[in-house]
Amino acid sequence: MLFSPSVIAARKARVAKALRPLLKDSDVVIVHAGSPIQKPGGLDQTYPFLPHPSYFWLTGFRRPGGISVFTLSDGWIDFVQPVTREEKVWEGGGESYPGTDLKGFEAWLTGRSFTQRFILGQHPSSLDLAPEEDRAGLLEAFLGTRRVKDQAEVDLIEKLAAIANTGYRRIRESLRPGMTERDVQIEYESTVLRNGSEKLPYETIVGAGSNAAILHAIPTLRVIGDKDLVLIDAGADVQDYCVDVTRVFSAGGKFSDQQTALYQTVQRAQKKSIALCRPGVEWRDVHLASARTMAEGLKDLGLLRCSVEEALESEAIGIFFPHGVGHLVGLKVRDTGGPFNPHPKRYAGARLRVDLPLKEGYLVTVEPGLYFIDALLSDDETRSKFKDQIHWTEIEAWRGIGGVRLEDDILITESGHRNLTEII
Ligand SMILES: [Mn+2]
Repeated sequence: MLFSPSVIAARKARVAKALRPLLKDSDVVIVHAGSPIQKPGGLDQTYPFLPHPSYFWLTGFRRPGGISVFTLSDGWIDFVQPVTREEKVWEGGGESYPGTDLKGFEAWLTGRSFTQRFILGQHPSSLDLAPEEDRAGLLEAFLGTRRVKDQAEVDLIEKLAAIANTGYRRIRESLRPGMTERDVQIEYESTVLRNGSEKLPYETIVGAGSNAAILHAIPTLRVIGDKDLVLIDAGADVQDYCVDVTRVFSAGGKFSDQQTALYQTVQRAQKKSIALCRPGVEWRDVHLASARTMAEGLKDLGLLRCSVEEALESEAIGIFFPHGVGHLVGLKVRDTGGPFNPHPKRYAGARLRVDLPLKEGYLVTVEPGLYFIDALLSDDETRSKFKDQIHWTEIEAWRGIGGVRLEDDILITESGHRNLTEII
């Protein structure tokens, strides 16, 4: 088990405290691990099983089928699937997790005649349950608790940062013109896997030259030139915990003046945004600090015709910085920010996945970026919409440079923040 029994007990106590005021005696909260998903046409093959993050966080268990329930009178009960002889033969599966045999779950549930069942983990596919009740308040109470990282999680994230660092160091040592983006990916991934990463938390992004402007660039066989900058967005993962980091290198060992200007502008933005991170600060303000700093940079470089203020209000900055400044991270690359922002508002041209005030214990990525994206810069509609804001003739000299993004994982602390990926 990745987490000790005392860490798990403390998490269950924290969630219980958050749920109690919202529950009646006749309510039950059910958290499912989920079941393996069959591959289409794959006969007995399934995708690698990943437990629902809420279930894994709560129990530390990674076996399919498990169910954790909470009632006011019983507290938490874990129903677990014992390891079968078949599994021992085929998978070498070891010990079962402690708990009540899953076989007893349905009888327990019907025997208690609950009036409301709230499902907070994975939705079960095989169990015959009543339609879920309105669970928004409970879900927020649970995920709001989970969003605050405990010390064991912070320690693990720092360990993952050290693993990712071995991959980035390997890139620094091995990167040469003539390699392909795919070579860079292989150097990075083989190094972090050798150093303890169990898998990659997301598809590794490697973009050389103009490909660095593709936000989710899939590494290709493109040969890296000596004048190319190379953007790498890659992490490390242990049991779905991860770091999410982006760095930019020069293939030839030296940035051009333009590349330097771009890099330094993004670096200034990242520093400003990180400096703002502390409890009580609205996430949108962390985003707007980056947007403003980068608009100032573009203005200084002669790429804007309008004021910095107008670049933000007209959303012209969003042509160069089209994404949010970051997201919650930790247990999976998108941690618990999503469900509470189903219709994200736009701020300076970007939709924010998270629109919350920061609290102590939150872990967020701060990842401003500036890009020269062909699909936007060549678009007639964009060009006419922003004809008064963007210096289109000046832009031509920047086409093909790609983009720069710098990303670190920032823990919100009582007095401010701590950069958990700073060593990279
Ligand atoms: Mn990210």
